[in-house]
Amino acid sequence: MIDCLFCKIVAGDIPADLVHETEDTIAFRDINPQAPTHILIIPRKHIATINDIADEDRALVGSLYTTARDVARQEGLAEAGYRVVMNCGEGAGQSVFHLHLHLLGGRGLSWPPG
Ligand code: DGP
Repeated sequence: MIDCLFCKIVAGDIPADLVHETEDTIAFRDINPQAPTHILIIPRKHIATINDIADEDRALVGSLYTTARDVARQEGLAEAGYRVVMNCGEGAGQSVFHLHLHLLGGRGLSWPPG
């Protein structure tokens, strides 16, 4: 997608602090971290929101979670715990319309989120 910020990060046209890459996904540090560790995990393929996930994307969406698992281990968060969350739509606070998981950790996290 030409006008998608995260597609530009996937293409290497905009720099990002990459922490992990697979065939299908990349993970990089959020520019506006909400926790000591705040990493975004995205598919290389452009999918705008959860509403746009096709049945054929099932394995790809699963790979976002296996990447989250691996990044959490890599960042030393697996034992203490961490949160993985995906906002869908403006009402939920989504501001970049390319599917992404937020991985947050390194501090206590309250529930419910705001
Ligand atoms: P959301 O609000 O759920 O759509 O999350 C989008 C996140 O993307 C937000 O936490 C800030 C982050 N972000 C926005 N622009 C950039 C950027 O250019 N680089 C990086 N690394 N993160 C960005």
